[in-house]
Formats: sequence, structure tokens, C-alpha cells
Amino acid sequence: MKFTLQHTDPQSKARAGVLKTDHGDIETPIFMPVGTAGSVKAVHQRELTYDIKAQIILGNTYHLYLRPGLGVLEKAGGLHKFNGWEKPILTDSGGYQVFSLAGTRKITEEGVVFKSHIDGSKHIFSPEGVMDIQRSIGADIIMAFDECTPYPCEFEYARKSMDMTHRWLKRCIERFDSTEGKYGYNQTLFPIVQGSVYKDLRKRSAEFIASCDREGNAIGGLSVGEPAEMMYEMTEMVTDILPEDKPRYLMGVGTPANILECIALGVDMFDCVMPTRNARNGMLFTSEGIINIRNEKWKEDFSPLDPVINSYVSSFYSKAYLRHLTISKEILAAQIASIHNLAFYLWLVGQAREKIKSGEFSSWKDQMVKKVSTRL
Ligand code: PRF
Repeated sequence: MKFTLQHTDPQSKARAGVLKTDHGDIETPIFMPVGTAGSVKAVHQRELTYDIKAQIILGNTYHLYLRPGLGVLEKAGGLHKFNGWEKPILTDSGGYQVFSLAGTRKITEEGVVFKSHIDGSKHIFSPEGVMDIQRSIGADIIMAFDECTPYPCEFEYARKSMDMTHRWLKRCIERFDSTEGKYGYNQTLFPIVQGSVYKDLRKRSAEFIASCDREGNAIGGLSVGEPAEMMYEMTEMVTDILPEDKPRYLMGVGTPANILECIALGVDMFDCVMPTRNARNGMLFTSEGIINIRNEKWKEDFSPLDPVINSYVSSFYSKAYLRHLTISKEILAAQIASIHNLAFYLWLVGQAREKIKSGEFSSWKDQMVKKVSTRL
């Protein structure tokens, strides 16, 4: 994998770059649609490629390991072959899903013992095991096994947890570097900065992660309920320490405004369930602001969802029609809204990239943050 920085914004820390993988190039800043169980909910691969113009999607170790399981994925020849997505894939390590989804769980130095949310069966995730699982899934970018601390979190808990995440990282690296990809292309391992909302912990974690000298780095433990200002402060501290010549991935962030603010702080990669999850609840993100499509206001509004977004559904379908489909609980409503929201997120990061390249990012960002946060 190779990351090339192409432009930096003179007024902020925003960057534009390109990340080359064996499954193709990713132009940064980028948003990665979440495909938890190997599918971006309600969206076909064809729409992801041609309508949304996604360049990379996410998968989750926790879900894929439980179902369909590694036997099926290995027989298929890896996740790319299984789901037909030929571009890059990133898998999260389960270090987050185990904490948010699994039933009873026990964290020890060895790893995490948990019960499946599907059938209650007992499993253990260790740093080594999670590396092996991600080798079998075959994502291009795989994530280290970490503990994402909740918010709020006592300093002592955050410190001990971060130290354990660092020890787990060493074990992840050892296992990853002593094994090979199973399907003939390269994989790369991103470590994850933790440290909750404590500046000294964040600093220590970022320095440790930077010293591991991997091909890219991630920031975890944020967007877990802390105020946005706190998230920005932690993000900036960390991006100031992480190496400039490596991509930086802020995990699980966020709203369109969060993404723009964090691009300005030097983040290159984002993922979040918000565009797809909120779409299924009738919330649409547009270039003019946020729409609750169930609102009476749209009943006879026959204008397109958002003609500015270069996606088929965004200009083809009207607000009134999508409102009707949503209220009628038609499956098509979830499809249209999900495609639209993802196309909007990809449009937004694409615009950010163009503005970074033309040197207009900072002023554009301030205007855009206001627009995308407006409730219409
Ligand atoms: N760790 C991992 N995945 C994550 C997070 C984390 O801290 C977050 C936090 N926002 C989202 N996804 N492994």
C-alpha cells in the first residue's frame, strides 16, 4: 500500500492524497460506507460503484466471523469474491462491536470472551485470533484489536485500557507480520489511538502508535457521546503527532459537519453508519441541510431530493414520492434514501478534496458546515 500526499490546505490542516491498494486507488479525504455483514444495507454493489461512487467499503470482523463464518469466506476466496465488491475493503477488528453488541463479555489480558448476539454461543477474540480472522476475510486494510472506552470514563480506567490496547497492538503486529495474505494480494494493518478524552493519554497513545511505523493510523474512542468540541480537541492533538505521510482514519465519525471539521484537522478517512441508518429512519442529508422526509412539509414537494448531488436517485426521485414510500413502509424508501445519503457523503468529501486542491477549502468549509447542519 502506498499513500501520496498531493495537496495541503494553507489555512487549515486539511490534506488531499491518494492511497494505492491492490484493489485500486482511494482518493482522500474519503468516506467509507459501512457494510457490516458484507453488504451496505439496502444498497447493491452496482449502485455503490456507479451511483454513489464509493471507493472503499467497510466490513466487520465480529459479524462476518459469526455469520457466514470463516469456512464460507475462505471457500469463496475471501470477502471480495463472496460479495462481488472488487474495490478496496477495510475491516474493523471487532474491538468495538464486541463492546457494543455482544452479550455478557469479559475482558482479560488474553482477549475478550463474549457471547454472540445471534445465538448466545461463547467465543474468544484475542489480538492474534483477530489478525487470523481478518487474513481469512481478506480485507485490504485491517484494524488492530483495541478496547474502545466508553464516555464518560474514569482516568484510571482509560489509562489501563490504553496500555492494554498498546500491548494488544504489539501482539497484533507480531502475528500480522509473521503471516501472509491468503488470496494473493497485500493487506495492511492500521493501529488505533485510544486514550478517551484525556490529553496526556491521547498524546502518549499517538506517540506510541506513530512509533509503530505502520502504513496508516486510526483514531478510536471518539464520537462515543462526548461533546463535539472535545472530539475536535482530541483529534487535533492526535493528528499533530501522527506522521504526515501516512493516512489518518477517524473511526465511526460522523455527521457531515463533524467530517468537514475533522478534515480541517488533518483526517483523511471516515466511516459511519449515520447515512444508511438515518436513511432507514427517514432522515436525508442534502447540500441545503437536513430533511425529515416524513414531515407534512414535503407532501406536495415534487422537487428532486437534491439535484446538486450527481447520483441518479437524488435527481430522479421527488421528496413527495419518497415521503409517500416512507410513510407506506415500502422497501424502496430505504433503498432510495440510503443511496441518496451515501451519494451525498461521497459528494461532500469529493467537494472537500476539490476545494483543498484549489486552495479554497477553509472558507468553503465554514459555509458548508452551516448549510449541512441546518434543519429544513
Ligand atoms: N475502535 C474500533 N472501531 C471503532 C471505534 C474504536 O474506538 C469507534 C469509535 N468511534 C468506532 N469504531 N476498533
